[in-house]
Amino acid sequence: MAALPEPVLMDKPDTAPPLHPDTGRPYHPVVTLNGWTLPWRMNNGVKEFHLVAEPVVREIAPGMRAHLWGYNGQSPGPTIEVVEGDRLRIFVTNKLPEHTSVHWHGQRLPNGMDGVSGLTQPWIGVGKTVVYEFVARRPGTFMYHPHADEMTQMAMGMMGLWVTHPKTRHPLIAEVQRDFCFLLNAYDIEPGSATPKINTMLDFNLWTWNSRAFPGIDTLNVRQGDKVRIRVGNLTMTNHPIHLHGHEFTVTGSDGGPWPLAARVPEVTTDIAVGQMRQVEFVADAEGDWAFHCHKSHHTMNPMGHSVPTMIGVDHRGLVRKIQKVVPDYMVMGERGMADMGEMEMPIPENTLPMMTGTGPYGPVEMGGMFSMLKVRKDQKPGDYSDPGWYQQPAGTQAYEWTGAKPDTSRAVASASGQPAIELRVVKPKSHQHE
Ligand SMILES: [Cu+2]
Repeated sequence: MAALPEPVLMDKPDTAPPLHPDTGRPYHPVVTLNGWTLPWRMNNGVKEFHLVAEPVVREIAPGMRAHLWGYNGQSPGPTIEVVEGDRLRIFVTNKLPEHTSVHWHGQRLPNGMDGVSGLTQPWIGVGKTVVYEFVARRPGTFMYHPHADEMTQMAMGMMGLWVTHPKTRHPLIAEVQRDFCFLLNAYDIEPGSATPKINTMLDFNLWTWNSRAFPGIDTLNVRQGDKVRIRVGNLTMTNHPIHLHGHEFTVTGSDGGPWPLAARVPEVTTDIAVGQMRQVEFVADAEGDWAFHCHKSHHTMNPMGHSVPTMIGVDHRGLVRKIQKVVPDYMVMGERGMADMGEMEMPIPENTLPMMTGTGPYGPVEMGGMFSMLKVRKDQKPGDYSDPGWYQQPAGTQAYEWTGAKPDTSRAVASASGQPAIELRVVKPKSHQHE
């Protein structure tokens, strides 16, 4: 072990400043949301990294800590950043209670370095260290994860990002001022407990970016006019349509590499399927605090019961007092929608998160899970990733309450021929209980 690079550990869930390379070929580093980049050492022209697979405690958001498995102190593991053509040696030490392996998703490498235990190598036993050696052959956005007891180990949070920078200017890879990356992951942790239920297939209750849920996800802070790239990989069990407000972006590449220019179209939402990576680019030309989130509305919630009946429209006058005789703290919720949940600080078990939470400058944001913000400011200095606070809306540019005469509202519009719209009453056949 004395010959190995000293493993670097991280004890904080914060977004670390970009790691500017002091050895090897130069490149513009990425910023990992609520994550960090693994330092390396140069050994006779080979970049040497040391990953340690181990149990970790990860803060999902303030108020909740999860007992996960990860690498070098955190889940996900550190981002590995290299340059096209780099010769690499990656030591992987297994401090988990069971064997593991590491698969380098998307890399061109010798078959025996692919990390599929049983198929391309024996597994990495408990307490053992294995060395992976290959050349970073093509630039792009990749990831790494175990290919051993995969369902368990990924459900426990074992994964990390990998970025290979181009060694010279690349015709299909733009130079950007801000380069962000994160992984989509999901956990099922019962309120009041800390370890994910690894057998859950779809009904997760924590939808996370880099094992963080809103309001624990850092904001993406940029200067107005910056060219921005965001790289996203999906290691959950479902797809995520990732949506940005206020800008159009272009999907410029995937784990297959940079996309040809003719294949690029403007979008404001891009769907990222399981096991896929997407990188999007845009010029952040509009000042403001722009929401950036998964568009599946259940994925912007924190733990919630999915079997709660819908109470909208239910008249329960008189019922509440009767129930309170038995359960003094009983409250009626949901009869006017669920927004009460955002406003009211309901008591919740220890070590979990409110279903919808977070407060902006104008009130509750009523979000959770896969939600953050792109903050675009004129005066954000180059290289400054700190949170500039809330955006001050210039006078006259914010939605406002109308107090004048109400404009006429029509419930139906006349047809193109000028005839008034006709209201129809439709009676369905009574067979099959259709009323
Ligand atoms: Cu989603």
